[in-house]
Amino acid sequence: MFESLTDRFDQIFTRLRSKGRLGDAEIDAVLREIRVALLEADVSLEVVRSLVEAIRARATGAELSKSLTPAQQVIKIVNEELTEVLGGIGFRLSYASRPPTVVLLAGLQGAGKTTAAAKLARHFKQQGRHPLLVGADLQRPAAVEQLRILGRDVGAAVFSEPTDPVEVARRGVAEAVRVGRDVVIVDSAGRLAIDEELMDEVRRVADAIEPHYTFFVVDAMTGQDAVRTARAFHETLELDGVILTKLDGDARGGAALSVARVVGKPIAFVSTGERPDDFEAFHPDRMASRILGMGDVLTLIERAEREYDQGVAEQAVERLRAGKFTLEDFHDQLQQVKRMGPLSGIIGMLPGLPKELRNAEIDERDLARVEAIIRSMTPAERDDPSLINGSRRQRVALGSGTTPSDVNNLLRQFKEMQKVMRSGLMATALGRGGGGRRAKKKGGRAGAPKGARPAR
Ligand SMILES: Nc1nc2c(ncn2[C@@H]2O[C@H](COP(=O)(O)OP(=O)(O)O)[C@@H](O)[C@H]2O)c(=O)[nH]1
Ligand SMILES: [Mg+2]
Repeated sequence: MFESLTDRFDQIFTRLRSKGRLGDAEIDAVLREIRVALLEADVSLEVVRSLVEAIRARATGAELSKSLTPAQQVIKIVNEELTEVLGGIGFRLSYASRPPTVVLLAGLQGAGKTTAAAKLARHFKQQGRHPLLVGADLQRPAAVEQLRILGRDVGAAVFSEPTDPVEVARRGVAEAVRVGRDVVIVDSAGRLAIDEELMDEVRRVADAIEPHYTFFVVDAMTGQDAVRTARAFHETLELDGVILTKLDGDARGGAALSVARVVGKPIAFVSTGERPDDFEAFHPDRMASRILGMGDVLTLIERAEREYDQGVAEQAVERLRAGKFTLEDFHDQLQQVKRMGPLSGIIGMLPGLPKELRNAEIDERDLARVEAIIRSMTPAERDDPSLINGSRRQRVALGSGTTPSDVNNLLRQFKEMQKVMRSGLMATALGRGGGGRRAKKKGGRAGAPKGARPAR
C-alpha cells in the first residue's frame, strides 16, 4: 500500500545520490521533497512536520560518518526517523505472570475488530497458548455469531451470553480462569462514529476487566479519519498498541504513518486481508525500510518458514539432487509459493529491485494457467513430458482452457529449467542452504503442519 511513497523516495534518493556534497541548500531541497511526498501520501500534517524537523536537525548537525556518503547518511537518518514514527522498537507482548493475559479490542464499527480477534487467537495459538474469545459486542445480534464462526475457523473457543457487555466481559475472564485458558481476547462493540455512549461502554468494559493490553483497531483506508478516531480513543482508554487493518486496500498509507505517533503507542499488528493468516506482527524498522525501497527480507523469510511445508521442500531438494524434478514437483512448489500470499506482495519485500520490476503488474492468472495445464496432464505425462505429442497437447490445452502453444511454452520453459538443474548448480545451492538442513535443526520434523514453527 505504500507503493507511491516508495516511488517518491526512490526518486528523491536517486537525485540525492548524484550529488557529491550536501550543503544547506541541497538538504533544504531534499526536505521539501520529502515533505511533499509525505503529505501526498496522506500523512497528517503534524506528523510530517515533526518528522521533517527531526531529519533536518540530524542532517544539518554534526552527525557525520566517514564510512557513508552524504546521500547514504541522509537515507540512514530518514530510515531511522521513519522507524521512530512507526513506533520505534515496536511492540512486544509479554504474557501475564498470572494468566490469563487479557486483551481488549476497541474501535469503530467495521474497523475489523471481530476479524482481528480471531486472527489474534490464531496468532496466540501458534505461540502455544490457549486463547478464549469473548463476544462482548451485543449491539448487533449477528456480531456474536460472526465471532463464533471465525472462532471455529481458527479453532478457538468463544464465550458470550445475551446479558450486557460489561457482564459478558467479566464473566468471560472468569470462564477463562475456570477452564484454564491463558489468553482472553475481548471483542467489543463499535459504532459508525464516535459517540459518548460507545466510549462510555468500552470504558466500563475496560474498567471491569482491567486488560493487560488494549488495542485500538483501525481501518487504514479511512485516511485522516483514522487519525481523528485514534485521538478520541486515546483520550478515553489507556491504549497499548494499534492494530491496523485493511492494509491490502489501495489507500495511500499515510494514516498508517500517523496513527502510532498520535496515540504514542506502536503499531502492534497489521491485517492485510480477510483470510485468518493475513495478519502479522508489525516491525517499524522493517516497514520503514520497505517504504524506503530497501526491502523487507526478514518478513519474507519468516513467512516462508511459516507457510512452507518442510516435507514438501525437502522432497523437492532430494529430487533436484537426483535430477528427477518433474512437472509434478514443480506443481507442488507453485502451491507452496502461493501460500505465501499474492506475488505482488512478495515482490515488494525484495530489496534493491528496480522500480519497473517492483511495480510490474504481476498477473496471478499466469500462474493459474500454468497450474491448470499441469493439472490437465496425466501422471505419466507429468513424469515424462516427452510423451506429449500433438494429440495429447490438444487434449491438455482443451482440459486447461488454454491453447496448444501455451502448453508448448510451458514445456519448453520447464525443459530449460531442468537443464539448469541437471547442471547441478541449483541442486548444490539448495542442498547447502536450503530446507534440508534447516529442518534437521528443528529436530527433523519433516512434514510438520503449517504454522508449527516454535513460538517466537
Ligand atoms: N480486505 C480486508 N478486509 C478486512 C480486513 N479486516 C477485516 N476486513 C473485513 O472488514 C469487514 C468488517 O470487519 P469486522 O471484523 O466485522 O469489523 P468490526 O465491526 O470492527 O468487528 C468484514 O467484512 C471483514 O471481513 C483486512 O485486513 N482486509
Ligand atoms: Mg465486530
